[in-house]
Amino acid sequence: MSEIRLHSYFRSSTSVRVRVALAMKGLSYDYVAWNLRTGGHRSPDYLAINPQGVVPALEIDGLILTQSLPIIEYLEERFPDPALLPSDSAGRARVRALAAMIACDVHPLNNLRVLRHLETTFGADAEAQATWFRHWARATLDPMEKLLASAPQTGAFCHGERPGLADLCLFAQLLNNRRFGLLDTEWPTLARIYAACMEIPAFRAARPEEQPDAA
Ligand SMILES: N[C@@H](CCC(=O)N[C@@H](CS)C(=O)NCC(=O)O)C(=O)O
Repeated sequence: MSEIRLHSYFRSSTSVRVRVALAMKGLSYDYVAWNLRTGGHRSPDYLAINPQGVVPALEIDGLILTQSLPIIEYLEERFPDPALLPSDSAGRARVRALAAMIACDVHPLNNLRVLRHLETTFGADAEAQATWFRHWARATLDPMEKLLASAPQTGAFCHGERPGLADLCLFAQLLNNRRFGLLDTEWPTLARIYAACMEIPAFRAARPEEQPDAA
């Protein structure tokens, strides 16, 4: 039995991704909360775990892993059942591309440190920040909707009939979007996949409001 500790913040969508993966794979873990609003992730204690000062970080059997997607890939390799990636190369490339659309092209733009920089350097208030983020979210989620709606590989989930890496990222991002006034109804296929994820206990349990540090 592995000893696992997840460094997390209830509202962090990158932590949501890892929480879903851990739950799907039936792995139990200790939850260590770092409050991003009060700068807990910039404390010397946390920087000693992850010098980048972002969550999540995963400690497993003495190893410290950072970056949500590599953490999930590590879990996938060590605990392959149930699989979060397809068995064929083309399928894996498609799922990783969908995950990257969220993880590389959407999520970084709603990150706390990015929004704070907009405020302190350019004087953007909360509404200006939200308008800015909505623009960039749509720039990726609009084509993602088209891509998913038209591809034969799309099923109940992003790829086929079982949830995987792309669904973890999409689910977490749609949760985040609400804080910026973006409604899932803009993207019917994404909304349908989100609803399918919500049927699964591992996804529901990973939501911010279910975490011990939920405020
Ligand atoms: N690419 C990283 C991003 C990690 C990240 O930026 N996490 C956010 C929370 S979702 C964070 O810690 N933000 C702190 C800050 O912006 O100051 C990953 O996927 O793990």
